[in-house]
Amino acid sequence: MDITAKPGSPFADPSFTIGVATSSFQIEGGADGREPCIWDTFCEQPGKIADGSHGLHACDHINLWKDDIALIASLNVDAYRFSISWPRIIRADGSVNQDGLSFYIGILDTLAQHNIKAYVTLYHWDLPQYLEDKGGWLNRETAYAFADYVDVVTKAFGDKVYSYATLNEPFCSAYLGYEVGVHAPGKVGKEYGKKAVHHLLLAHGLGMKVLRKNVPETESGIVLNFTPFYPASDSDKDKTATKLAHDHFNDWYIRPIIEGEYPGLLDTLPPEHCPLIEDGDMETISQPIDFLGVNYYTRAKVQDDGGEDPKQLDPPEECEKTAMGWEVYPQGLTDLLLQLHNDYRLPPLLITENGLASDDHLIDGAVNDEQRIRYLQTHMDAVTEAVNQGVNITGYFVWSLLDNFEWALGYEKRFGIVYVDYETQKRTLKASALALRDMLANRKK
Ligand code: GCO
Repeated sequence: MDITAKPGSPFADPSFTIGVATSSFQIEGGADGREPCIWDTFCEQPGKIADGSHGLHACDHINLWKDDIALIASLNVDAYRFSISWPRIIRADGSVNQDGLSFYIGILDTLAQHNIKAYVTLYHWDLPQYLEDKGGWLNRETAYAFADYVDVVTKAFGDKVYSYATLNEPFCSAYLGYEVGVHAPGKVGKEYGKKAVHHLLLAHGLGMKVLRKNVPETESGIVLNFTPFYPASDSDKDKTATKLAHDHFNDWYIRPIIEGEYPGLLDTLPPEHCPLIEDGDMETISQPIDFLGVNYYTRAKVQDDGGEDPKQLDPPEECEKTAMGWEVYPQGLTDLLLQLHNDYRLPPLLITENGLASDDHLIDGAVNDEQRIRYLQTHMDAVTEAVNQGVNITGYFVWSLLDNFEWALGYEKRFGIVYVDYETQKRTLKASALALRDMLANRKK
């Protein structure tokens, strides 16, 4: 099976960036060379990770990074999106871990040798535990600590980085980590979520200021995840519930960044759920960005079931689902991109994550992940459709390069286009990786 870049589509245009993505905690291992992070602590708590696993070794990328970059280069991609582990850079006593910086500088230099652009995420959820001990994202000081860390990183990396994202998916850090508690640090309470968001967004804004000062030539922005919501029926109640879900889970993150304000919903929240917004915060949060990263996996239907919160329905039996149980719905990506385009004055968009977990097996040295190939093709077509309808999109990244530590679901969910045997750490290109490689080889001709 092939993946094709249809003639005239952005995917056939060599100036459209196509890449693969990973994150530090999910692949690196090498926990002994850094400070503990909130995910180490979370993994130690019984029952938090589905398969009882942890990130101490993961894909052993800390040792295998040269091979992994050779693998990336063999795929003919333009770019590699990866994240920096904050606890590998700044020690608990505030000193800088030069070995940590050298590790990433090695990666950046090797990518440059292969002519692969480095898209660096500065925070992909692995908060140093010593900061969580002081309140983590519920403590405003964490935002200032982030800016100090960004200063260290950007001074050390200089012009080696093509693009910086301050944060990856603050929704997951705040809502999953501090409100429903299924992600680290596992705090539960409605009084926490929106406060954590505010400090995360403040960290983004303060980080942007440092990026503008230290690396003004580098394109800088943020990566958000979105779920397009659809009413379960035509009833007004379901439509209202759908709008509420959108406000809580999508608009709450993009509106402050683009418009400098939270959704009007803020005024209706109980005061104890509201963040403390200081003078100047919204200006800091909403300074211009060069790109907005959009992560898309699936959609959700929403129902008003009479409860306090809008209910997100499980996908119906008959629809195609991924190994995560998520509906395969490429139209949702087109709809989302058009909705964002219509609702906001946006910088160029970048699809920074798209992909799926599938039930992959290594048989006779091969992994025939047909579902992934179909998923990638239909979602690339969905991006093309949005571009054809006028949305400015400059690139697309597959999540993920490697099978890796899928957070609370451990190693059982395989998102990679490359299969990882965790016993031997052997990598095997799945059929989807071969298809992507061939598509990109044709484009380069
Ligand atoms: C994300 C996460 C990834 C996940 C992926 C699949 O940004 O959502 O970056 O770390 O692995 O989304 O759930």
